[in-house]
Amino acid sequence: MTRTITIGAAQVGPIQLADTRSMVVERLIVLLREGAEAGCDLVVFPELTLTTFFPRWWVDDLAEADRFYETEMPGPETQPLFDEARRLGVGFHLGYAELTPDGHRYNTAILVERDGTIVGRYRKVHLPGHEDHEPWRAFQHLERYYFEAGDGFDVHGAFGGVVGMAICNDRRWPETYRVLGLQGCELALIGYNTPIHYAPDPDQDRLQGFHNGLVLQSGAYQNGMWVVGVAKAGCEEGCDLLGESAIIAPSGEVRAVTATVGDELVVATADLDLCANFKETLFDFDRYRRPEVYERITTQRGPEVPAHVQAALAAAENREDRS
Ligand code: ING
Repeated sequence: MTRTITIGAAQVGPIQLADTRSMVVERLIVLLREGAEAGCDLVVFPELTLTTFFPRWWVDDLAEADRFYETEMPGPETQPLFDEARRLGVGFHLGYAELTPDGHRYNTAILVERDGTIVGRYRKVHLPGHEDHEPWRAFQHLERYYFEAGDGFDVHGAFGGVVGMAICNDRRWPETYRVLGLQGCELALIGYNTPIHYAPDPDQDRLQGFHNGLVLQSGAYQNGMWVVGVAKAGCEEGCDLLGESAIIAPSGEVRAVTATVGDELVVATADLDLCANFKETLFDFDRYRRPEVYERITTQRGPEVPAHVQAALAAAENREDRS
């Protein structure tokens, strides 16, 4: 019997500072109902789906940002989403800012099965941006100030398959998909909030959509897994966020993509058994991978140019200087 799961990528348009959680949850419920109508088993919401992307601002005291975090999940304002999902028999993935009882802050996502139970929680591993206020920027990207890093990538048995989660910047690092792939992941769910403008290198602004597709599609293909990338999109407090939410097949092909930068649901039915077409041939990890030559990947953080290469380049440069 083929294992299929009908997935809704529920892109969420801009959330402004004045928008309350209840207003946002109402929008999420509309998308959830649309997904149920379309026969979805699972609806995937973006990163930090309940508030505006608050790391775009500096606050002197972290406590001033407490209002952007959830101290319980579900809480009073998110319970209606859980209730409606259970009533509809649709599971969902939700990204939000987590403040734990002992004061730890994470960029978190959860996986909720069709009976309303939380079957998985993930805390973002790769935190992009900067730690300190950098007034030269048009807007900040202070995830390294507002969040602690998570401690790894897990998979969960849900919706009839092996499901993993990652968040936003994680999708740019091949290690993310490989660690999930080495656990047999068949479906990776990845919410994102990606500003179009990248202050350290504005030449990349025009490439945001291309890079988004590049990393989602390569991650899917190189690990034989379905990948669902879902944006919080549009102009939030004057900051344009990328849309282009997509559902990617293990072949790397785009099966569905959004056309707007607002609230928009796109749907595709994923045949999880399609993963085997890649995991058992080209990307048969156990047969073809060579961990014994990959040691640098787990022992080095930054690049190290071998001394003999540095010497050869210096010698060549000296020769050029003398000629
Ligand atoms: N956002 C961005 C991302 O990785 C970023 C960070 C912004 C990277 C712009 C490059 C350009 O998509 C988050 N939230 O990680």
